[in-house]
Amino acid sequence: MITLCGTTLSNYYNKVKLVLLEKGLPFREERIATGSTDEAVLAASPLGKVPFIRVGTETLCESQVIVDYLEAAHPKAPLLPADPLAAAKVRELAVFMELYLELVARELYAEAFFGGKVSDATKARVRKQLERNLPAFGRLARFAPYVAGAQFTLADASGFATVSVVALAAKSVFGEDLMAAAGIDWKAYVKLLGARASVQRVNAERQRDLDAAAAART
Ligand SMILES: N[C@@H](CCC(=O)N[C@@H](CS)C(=O)NCC(=O)O)C(=O)O
Repeated sequence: MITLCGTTLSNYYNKVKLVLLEKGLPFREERIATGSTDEAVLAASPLGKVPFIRVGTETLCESQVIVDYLEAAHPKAPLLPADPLAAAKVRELAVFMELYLELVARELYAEAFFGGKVSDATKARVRKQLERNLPAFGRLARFAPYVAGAQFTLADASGFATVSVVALAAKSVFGEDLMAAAGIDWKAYVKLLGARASVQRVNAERQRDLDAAAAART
């Protein structure tokens, strides 16, 4: 049995959870907060980042590595095309979204979602990068209707973890929908993903934990 470790408040955790659900793999969840200094957590994820998984006596961190492992170890209900080049095109999109959208926009999250403040210099730098990277993503993505083409793939697990959070962070901080301005109909894509039972479950369990965290604060 696979154990998924982390928190439903993490978009990377939810990316892996979505893949587990889409592939119909049995798993359990172990709640681990970010920034843990627990030796057992650091042994599995040396920066204390989530998610990581436990498989037997082994552990794996980094969401893309985890979903690639799941795909290789459990080829049923495939989320990558059989053709190696087509599979690499799917992974190209996943890597692109993480490096050039999520990691860039992440610098805005403190202000966009957590009531913090981001410096004007950071905002200007992030905006410049997003104004370059979003149209580039628009060139690479297919949205036909899934991000890599006609089938739901691993790239959509990355899309689920990336597209709305990046669009909403930019909108919140800059007051403009930079993703739509780059010609990406991200709301239609999010709606398409939202029709899937797997996505509905991931979102519902995230909301459940958000509500519990809010209740605990009052
Ligand atoms: N590249 C990592 C990113 C994971 C990541 O940044 N997770 C966040 C939560 S969404 C985290 O653990 N942040 C705490 C930290 O960076 O110390 C992956 O794909 O798993």
